[in-house]
Amino acid sequence: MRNKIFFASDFHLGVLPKATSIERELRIVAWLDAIKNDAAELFLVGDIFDFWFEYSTVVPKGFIRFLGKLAELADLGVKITLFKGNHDMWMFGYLKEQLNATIVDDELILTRNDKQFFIHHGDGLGPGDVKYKFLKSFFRSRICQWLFARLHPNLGIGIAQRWSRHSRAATREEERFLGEDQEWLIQYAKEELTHRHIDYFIFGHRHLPYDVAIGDNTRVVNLGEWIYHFTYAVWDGEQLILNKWTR
Ligand SMILES: [Mn+2]
Repeated sequence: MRNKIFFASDFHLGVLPKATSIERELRIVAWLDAIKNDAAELFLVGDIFDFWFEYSTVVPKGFIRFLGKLAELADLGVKITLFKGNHDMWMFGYLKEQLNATIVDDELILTRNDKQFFIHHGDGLGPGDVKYKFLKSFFRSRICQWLFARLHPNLGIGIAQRWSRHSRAATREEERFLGEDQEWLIQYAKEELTHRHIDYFIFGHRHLPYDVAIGDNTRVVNLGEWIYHFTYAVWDGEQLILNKWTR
């Protein structure tokens, strides 16, 4: 029965070293293969690629097993939604065309079985981080994208990869739960609850899986990542569960 909704984020495909990247890709492919007959919808909530840019005629090399498996799911009728993360904000029309996917810029609010889901990668939300919020609006601007596309891909993607070497995914910095009052996505969710009712907030970006109840009917679920944790969430129409893929 194709009646489940799956959520995962922060695969950071392509992050160095290359050897573990292919290993992780195969693990993701195995997971996608395991869910392909149950999934009605698949939400990939950002930073799926450690770097992504679409030139008008060229896309980055690699990820062929992953993209092939996504194509298989799409052809089987799984509805795929891709969120832009801070590492792969430059997804435009290619995956939309190839996978019949929906590309989401920021948040997506949806109702399933009378439950309200608020889904967002998680970057640039909550208090503080003014510098990042500024950078995000710059990187997402047309002028920035136009300028970047003028660089030869060897140079542009080379610069991005050099940058990424310092990212959390590459340096394998382990994240720790800071407590409800210090976790900015939980703070953001609490603030959002004052405007509207949400049953499930679903985020990535934090690289730390958690499932925290706020109030009587609301949970904040962070999807973790696929470097250490290999975690995903599944909704069967009644329950939302945060799981670990162990195979
Ligand atoms: Mn991120």
